[in-house]
Amino acid sequence: PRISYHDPATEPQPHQHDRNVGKSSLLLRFADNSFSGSYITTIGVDFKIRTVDIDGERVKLQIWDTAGQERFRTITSTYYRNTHGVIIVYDVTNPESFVNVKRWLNEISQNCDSVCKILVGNKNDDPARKQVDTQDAVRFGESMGVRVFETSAKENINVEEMFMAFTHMVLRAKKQSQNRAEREREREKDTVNINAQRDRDRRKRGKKCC
Ligand SMILES: Nc1nc2c(ncn2[C@@H]2O[C@H](COP(=O)(O)OP(=O)(O)OP(=O)(O)O)[C@@H](O)[C@H]2O)c(=O)[nH]1
Ligand SMILES: [Mg+2]
Repeated sequence: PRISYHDPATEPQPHQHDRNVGKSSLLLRFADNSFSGSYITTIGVDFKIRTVDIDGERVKLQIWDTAGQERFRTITSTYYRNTHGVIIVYDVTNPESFVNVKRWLNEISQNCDSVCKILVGNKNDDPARKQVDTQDAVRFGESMGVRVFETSAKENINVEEMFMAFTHMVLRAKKQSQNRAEREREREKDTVNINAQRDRDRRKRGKKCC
């Protein structure tokens, strides 16, 4: 049986514009190169995998698609952990969905401050319906330190470019943090060596360590 979870009467207001922005459609376009005009809301979370070639290296992307509906927030918020990057999607034809972006950015930085983030304005395929100005979005992105892309899952505009640019960003950040961790380990190794040497000297002299 088909169960409808949508109940506008009980739907809390603040997040009602987070659904229907085209998150699943972007993922479907990127992973399967397809698009469906009908709207099937995501229940909880879903994911797809696509392997891409980055500078001759095979990179397997596991992309989680979260539900925009408020009632699934407790499920979706647990997916921040162990995540390398977050794509925040708004709908360029729906200004309220753009207003909510700030809330999402704050929530993400509270949960994981080192994660890469980008803003994506989707449904950018009909100038007559566009309500979020590109310049406003870019200015806002600059103030928050995040890059902005405008896409259309429907017309396949900028989707591949956005996912690939973001993958580059995520990989760069991951490598930088691996290098940092490596340098930290090296430093710790040096420290242990110095102490170990000092302890051996002390023991030789018959002194107690510490
Ligand atoms: N014109 C246009 N319509 C789109 C585009 N992307 C998605 N849609 C339509 O917008 C509706 C919602 O798309 P979804 O991808 O299901 O939206 P969602 O953000 O995953 O929604 P939830 O899972 O409920 O959070 C569907 O009817 C899509 O066909 C786009 O780029 N342009
Ligand atoms: Mg969805």
